[in-house]
Parts: sequence; C-alpha cells; structure tokens
Amino acid sequence: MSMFCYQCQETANGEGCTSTGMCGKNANTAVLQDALMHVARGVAIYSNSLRKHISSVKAFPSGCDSWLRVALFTTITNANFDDTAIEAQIFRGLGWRLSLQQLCIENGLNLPRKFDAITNWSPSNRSEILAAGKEVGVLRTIDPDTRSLRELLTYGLKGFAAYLHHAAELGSEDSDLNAFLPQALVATVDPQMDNDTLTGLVLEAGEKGVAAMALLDSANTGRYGHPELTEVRIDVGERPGILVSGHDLSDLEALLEQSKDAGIDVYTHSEMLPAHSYPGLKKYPHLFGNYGNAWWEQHKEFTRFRGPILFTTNCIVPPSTHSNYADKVFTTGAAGFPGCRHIESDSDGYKDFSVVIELAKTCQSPEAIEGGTITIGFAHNQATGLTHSILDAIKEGTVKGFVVMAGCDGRQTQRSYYTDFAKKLNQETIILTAGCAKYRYNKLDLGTINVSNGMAIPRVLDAGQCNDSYSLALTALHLKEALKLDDINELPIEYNIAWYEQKAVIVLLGLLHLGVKNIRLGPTLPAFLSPGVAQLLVDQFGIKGIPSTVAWGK
Ligand code: SF4
Ligand code: SF3
Repeated sequence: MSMFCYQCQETANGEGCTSTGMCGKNANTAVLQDALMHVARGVAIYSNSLRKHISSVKAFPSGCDSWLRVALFTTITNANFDDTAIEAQIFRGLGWRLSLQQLCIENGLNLPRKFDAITNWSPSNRSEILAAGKEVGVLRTIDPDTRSLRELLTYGLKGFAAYLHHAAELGSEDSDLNAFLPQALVATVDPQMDNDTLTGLVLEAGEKGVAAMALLDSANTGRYGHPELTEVRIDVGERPGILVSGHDLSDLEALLEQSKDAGIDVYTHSEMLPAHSYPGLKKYPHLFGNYGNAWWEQHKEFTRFRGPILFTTNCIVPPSTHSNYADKVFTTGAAGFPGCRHIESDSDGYKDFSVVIELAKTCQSPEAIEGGTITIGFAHNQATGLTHSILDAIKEGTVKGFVVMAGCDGRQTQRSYYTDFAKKLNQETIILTAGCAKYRYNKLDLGTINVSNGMAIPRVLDAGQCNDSYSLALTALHLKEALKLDDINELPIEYNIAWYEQKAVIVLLGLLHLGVKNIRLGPTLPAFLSPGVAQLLVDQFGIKGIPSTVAWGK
C-alpha cells in the first residue's frame, strides 16, 4: 500500500484508494497532502495553546490562521495536484510552527509531551517528507471508531476552512471561528481524547460550520448584494472567452474588472454559476453566461471551450497531456496542477490576470454545447420574498412539499438516481438546491407552480453554491416560523443530500446541528464512517442511504 485516502465518495471500492486515487491523485501527492495535514496539526497545537493564554500573549501572528485555512483547503479533493506547491506549503507551515513555538517559549508556555512526535517532526527535503508515509496519514489511528471520528472531524474542518478562507478573502473573519479550527484539529491527534469528546466536537463542528456559512453569506452579500432571480444564458457569444471554475467570487470579480475592456467574454463553470445572480457581479456586461455542467464533465466540455480556463478552487479533473486545453489551464488560490500556470497574489493581495486575458484574445470563441437559459438566484433573501406565495400555494394545495437536494455531483452511475428522483417527483413538490448536485436536474423542464396571486414558482429553486445550503436552512426556518411549527422536522421537507467531497461533510454536520433528522445521504455512505460511528448517526439523527430505485415522490 503506497497511500491511503478515503476522504471522498469515489474512493476505490468504497473502501480507500491505496495505490493511486480515483481522482487522479498519485501516491506521492497523497503522502505530501497527509504531511501537510500533519504540519497543520503541529501549527494548530501551538496556535491553540497560545490562544488559551491570548490575553497575556503579545502580537499573536494572525497570518498563521490564513496559512492554516489554505493548508486544509489545499488537501480537499480535486483542489491541488501540484507536488511542488504542496511541498512549499509544508515548509511555510514548518516556518509558522517554529514562530509559534518561539512565542510559546517567550511566554513561558509548556506544551504537554504527548504532542512531541508532531511538533518535533522537521523534514528538510521531499524524500524525508515522503519517508514519513503512513505515520502521518489516516492509518496512524488504529481503533476504527476513533479513526472514523478523527477523520469525520478532519474532513468537516477542511470544508469549514474553505468557507472561512472565502470569507476572509472578502475581509470577513471571526475570532471564535478562527480559534475553533486549531482547537478541533488538535483533537484529531490528541491521544487522550476519548470518543465521546470527539463526537461532541464533531457536532460542535456542525454549529461552527453554520456560523462559517453565515459569515461567508454576509461577506458575499455585503460585497455583491443579495442574489436575485436571474436568467443565465447557457449558449455562447461570438467573442473569445475565459471560463472561470470553482467557488471564489473575489477572483471572478478581479478578473471581470481587469478584462472589462479587453474585447472578450467571461463564462462561469460548475460552482461559479451562482455568480450571475449577484448584482455586484452581473453588472459586468461581459459576464456572458454559464458553460457546461458539473465538474466531472470538464474533459469533454473544456475541449470545446477553446479559451483559457481558470480554476479558483476544486474541482480539477487532471487534463490529459494530449488534450487541446491543458496548456490553457490556470490555477489560483488553493488550487494547483503541475505544469499549469498559477496566479499568485502580490503582497497587497492583488492578483494580476493579464496573462489569462492576453491568452484569451488569441483564442477562438467557444463552441456552443447547448442553448437557452436557466433560472437561478433563490438564496434566502429572494426565497423569503416568495414566502407569501409559497404559503398561498400550500393553502391552495398546489404545493404539497419540498425536497432539499443539495450537495455535490460526481461520476458514479448510481447518481442517475437524482435525475430520476427529480423527474418522478409529483408536480406539487418544489426542489430546493445548492451546490453542484443541481446539474443532475437543473436543465430538466420541471415547470412552474402557478399560484392564484399570479406568481409562478419554479419547481427548482437554486440557492447557489454548496455553502449556500445555509440559505436553504434559513428558508426552512422561515417557513417553520410562518407555519407556526415547533420543530423544523414538522415541515413537509425531505432531505436528499448528495455528497462527494469534504465541503459536503461540513454542510451535513451543519444540517445535523440545526436539528434536521432523517436525511438521506448518497449515493453511498462515506467509507470513513466505521460501523460504530454510522450507527451513532442512524440512532441520533436517522441518517439513511438512498434506495436502489426511486420509490418516493409518485
Ligand atoms: Fe481516492 Fe477520493 Fe482520496 Fe482521491 S480524494 S485519493 S478519489 S478517496
Ligand atoms: Fe461541487 Fe466539487 Fe462539491 Fe461546492 S465543485 S459542491 S463537488
């Protein structure tokens, strides 16, 4: 076994990738990512210790919070395949660890010896990092339930870190949330942490995850305004284009600003689709439309785009060297791929996208792969505006229920379940969605529900990116208030969540924190849930898998 990774839904045989990743991550990259997490835990140990004495510690270096967020984000599935970039992150982290260690010494803080193996690990080159192998990876934990809880918490924290990073990029930080990240990360290597305490931290991560999504929501809406109902073109224009993928709205904004007079168009891809609904982004006339579908279809779709592609976050499918687009792929932020140009920010945080823009000018315009429009923009503000119509429709019997179908999409054939499910739902059911899972049904003609007040409610209400699942929760809570119910579970809402990577883990933990019960999670339950931990989720929250055929909704 040259690696072990089971953090995503497509892990080999539903158990773990052991020689190479189904995602395309090779064994060296996997070990480097494990090592980066190991260094992150070392930084977290000092950071957590210093924070406990923060009132007496002068000049706590906040830059280490930023490093920690990006380090975790870098290891999310399909975010970064670039060994050189990951190695550089490891050495930056060792630098932070040393600085924090000095600060602990200066302040007379003694760390417990139980963390020595982590805080003393100081590789000086890549071979020494790779030699660490499984001592720094998942299999370092022997007990199956402890391993499962540690990894469940770790993956939730990766999603949490990603959302905190996006909020911080827009200038929004929260000291409690910044403190929770190292505190919880330390728990994943604390030999004295019992499983009950770990379980409590997993649930607390859900609470903090909701707060992180709220922070990001307020950062996004504070900067770009509230999402509004928007028809997005899915055809193409005549000018060359740049395709922007991933979740980082601030990168898209910078690119739009820098390219506004360049004679090119900007298209969104996959999780960037919701950008079109923000007034502060849709004001750019050259933000043309959305190109393509969920992340896993990029091989065939990027071939036809013909212009440069910018990944601001996950999900990258490794481009084949024979493809006609590999030399046009750029990355930025936590994303990376070997051989692809990476746009770094300067010391003021400015990213210069001129190389991407200049390349676009030399390219042909995109080839159309579809036509028409899709409707987006039903984040909480817009959805709240619809509440009266929805309540009228419930009274009139034209709306009988809702299904939250949020989360991720992926390659497995079982995922056709979500398309079948959407098609078979009765006409009185509204789908509430967020995340790239929507691509399984957002182009089906599912129609609208007509209310006597003249309003036509679309049957798919798209709240935005995976983090905008927060909006769906707010919408549910709002309906609960409006219907004067005591419990969110009394609402006529089913939860049918699709997961793939670690952001979906924090979204799931967030829903559990909000008290949502009986969530269906598919297409398969996570490999990192031991039988004991899976049973705990079943007993406490009624979590269940998806059936092999679509039975509900007729
Ligand atoms: Fe396997 Fe998923 Fe890990 Fe990639 S991220 S190596 S597919 S478990
Ligand atoms: Fe999609 Fe990767 Fe998760 Fe943000 S882009 S939901 S899979």
